[in-house]
Amino acid sequence: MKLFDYPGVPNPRRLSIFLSEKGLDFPRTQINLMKGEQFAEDFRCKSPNCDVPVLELDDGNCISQTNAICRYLEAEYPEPPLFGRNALEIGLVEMWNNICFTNGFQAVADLFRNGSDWFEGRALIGPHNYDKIPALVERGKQRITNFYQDIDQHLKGKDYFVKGYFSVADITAVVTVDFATWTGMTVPATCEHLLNWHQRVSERPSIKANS
Ligand SMILES: N[C@@H](CCC(=O)N[C@@H](CS)C(=O)NCC(=O)O)C(=O)O
Repeated sequence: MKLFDYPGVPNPRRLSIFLSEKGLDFPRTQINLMKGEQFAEDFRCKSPNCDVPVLELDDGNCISQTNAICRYLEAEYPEPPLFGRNALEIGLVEMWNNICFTNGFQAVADLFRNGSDWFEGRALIGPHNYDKIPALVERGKQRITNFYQDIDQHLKGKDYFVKGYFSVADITAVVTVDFATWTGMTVPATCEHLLNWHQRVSERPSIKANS
């Protein structure tokens, strides 16, 4: 298997942490996003949404979208399970992974892309060009502030998003919190449960190795 990624950016980082937790690694090819290599015809055949990461299987099949790749790897390499160990955990992991991605990660992406000159005409990832919407900058900040308060309350009395069990929901959340610092948004001191959780997960070897 082969991995197409670009070091340091958030979604490949989510996958790299997941791989480290599983004890997996694959040969990597860099797709230089700064040079627009994600739009090259030969890469588009592997990644219809022109984004990284992409996992190319030995039979030539390609899977893009971080969650889809993680799902595939969980099925192929079940140990240690990162999507839940029983029906309840599977449901709770899916729930918190979705909340963290939708309310957290996408809010940061809105703020980041709509607030930067670099993304002129490229406000959304993918094969089509979209103009920036300046109002999404302020809305992004509000959403991130609310997201921090919401997950701070959820994490009260818990070590991880699903109590007693580190999962992909924690991976999505830690990458989101770190990604937000690119926009100048940090966790406020009042969110002590969130700050404690962030410190705890940041000590994990998988996260230290991919920081
Ligand atoms: N929904 C995709 C998003 C992947 C994504 O946003 N990748 C970024 C890097 S973090 C990318 O490839 N950006 C290409 C671009 O900006 O054109 C996933 O979950 O993997």
